Amino acid sequence: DAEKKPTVVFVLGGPGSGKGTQCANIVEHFGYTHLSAGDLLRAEMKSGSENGTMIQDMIKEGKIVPSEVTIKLLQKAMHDSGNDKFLIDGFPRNEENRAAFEAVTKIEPAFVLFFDCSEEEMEKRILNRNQGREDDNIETIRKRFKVFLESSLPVVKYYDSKGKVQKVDAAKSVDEVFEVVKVIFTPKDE
Ligand code: UP5
Ligand code: MG
Repeated sequence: DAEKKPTVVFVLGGPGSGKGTQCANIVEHFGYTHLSAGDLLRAEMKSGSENGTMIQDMIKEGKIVPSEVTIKLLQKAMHDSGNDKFLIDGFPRNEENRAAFEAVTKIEPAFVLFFDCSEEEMEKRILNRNQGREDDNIETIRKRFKVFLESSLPVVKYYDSKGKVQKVDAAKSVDEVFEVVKVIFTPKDE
């Protein structure tokens, strides 16, 4: 078909690794639209939709919402943006998410930006955040870490095996991390 597919970069990393923070910087410098799957789900929850209670229960337990719900929200946000370059932050979180997104949208990511950070540092960051997120308590944080290790890291490994992962040390300061991210997004002359 003649329609050009959008450019998608998946931004992955553990809870509190700095995905949202760095995406805001990338948007400012490189003209992408930032779509946080978690933000879209939280907005859907607050809008009082029929899925609201289910989403709230899943987030509180650190569990992964069924992909059809998340993909629908992502597709709508992509369409509504009018842009053709997207940072998809915090998705896909498991194999099912990944396979369903590819099957439904026929989009393959240009690459995957992976923020690597220790649990100790991520836990500190989340507990300092204070934005009233219902999943920012120590019990849910532990569950989120477990789901990340068991379900989300395998997605990173899958893309790594295809040579698509750009891994960034996310344990440094926001500015230091962005210096590394900037190089990844800056077009290279060949
Ligand atoms: N901070 C950031 N960078 C820093 C740095 N370099 N040095 C020091 N501090 C730094 O950052 C977290 C905090 O750390 C902030 O206070 C920041 O200022 C500071 P942030 O940029 O918010 O990190 P981020 O990686 O975005 O952390 P977040 O908590 O959003 O990650 P999660 O992956 O846990 O959350 P998300 O919103 O993606 O998902 C939440 C839940 O939604 C999931 O657990 C799941 O239940 C559900 N969900 C789905 O089911 N499906 C999806 O597809 C997506 C989400
Ligand atoms: Mg986030």
